[in-house]
Amino acid sequence: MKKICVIPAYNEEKDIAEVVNRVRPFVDEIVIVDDCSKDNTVNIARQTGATVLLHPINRGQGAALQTGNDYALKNQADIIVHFDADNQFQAEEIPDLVGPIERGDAEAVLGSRFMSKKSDLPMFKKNVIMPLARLFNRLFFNITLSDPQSGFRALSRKAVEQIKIKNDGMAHCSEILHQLFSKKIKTIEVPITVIYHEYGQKFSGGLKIITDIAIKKIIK
Ligand SMILES: Nc1nc2c(ncn2[C@@H]2O[C@H](COP(=O)(O)OP(=O)(O)OP(=O)(O)O)[C@@H](O)[C@H]2O)c(=O)[nH]1
Ligand SMILES: [Mg+2]
Repeated sequence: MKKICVIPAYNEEKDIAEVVNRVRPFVDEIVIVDDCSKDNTVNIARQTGATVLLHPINRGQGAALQTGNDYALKNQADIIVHFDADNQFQAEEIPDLVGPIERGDAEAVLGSRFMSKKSDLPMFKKNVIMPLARLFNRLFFNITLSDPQSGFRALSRKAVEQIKIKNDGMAHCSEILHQLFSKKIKTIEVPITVIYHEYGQKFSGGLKIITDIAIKKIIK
């Protein structure tokens, strides 16, 4: 089965090469979607030998994932993995997400930071952002998952054909979940380990994701 890993990247010159090297053994092709990075991400990404797609203007992580999904479908991917460029995810865990799809046990496999004891989330994210995200997903979409904000996922070709990410920015996590559940695509969660390298996490970003979802739902 052909596996393509889609990595959205914005100003990731520090980590992108290591991420590609770590991911490479586990997939057939890596596609980096650069979103008009202001640093040297594009040049470094090209040197890794990965496929590099460019957005001429910054459109956000959701739009980059949709660009990557479109590329993967056109290039005969059977399984599409979404992975971050900031070295927080563990490439060695890709087989854990891809395995259930290869075995025909699921069409979508979501990495959960809460099924693993190893993901030491920053306190604010763990105790404020995540409970709020769970509550919003339950209230607005009737979805109950341990980690509704995880960006590490594997999707079958069939699942990606049915998903259209319209939220250009960070609200894509909830949007993907909503589509998976409303289209009754068989979805499971598996434990992943996420390492938080930075001192300052983007708390306001997390809150914005939740308010974006609520506003979009309310004005619909
Ligand atoms: N293409 C694209 N990728 C982006 C953009 N913003 C962030 N990303 C990428 O999306 C991934 C996740 O972004 P992060 O900012 O780390 O989001 P997060 O992991 O939810 O937040 P942290 O916990 O603060 O790391 C990384 O690979 C980023 O490079 C963007 O505007 N465009
Ligand atoms: Mg991150």
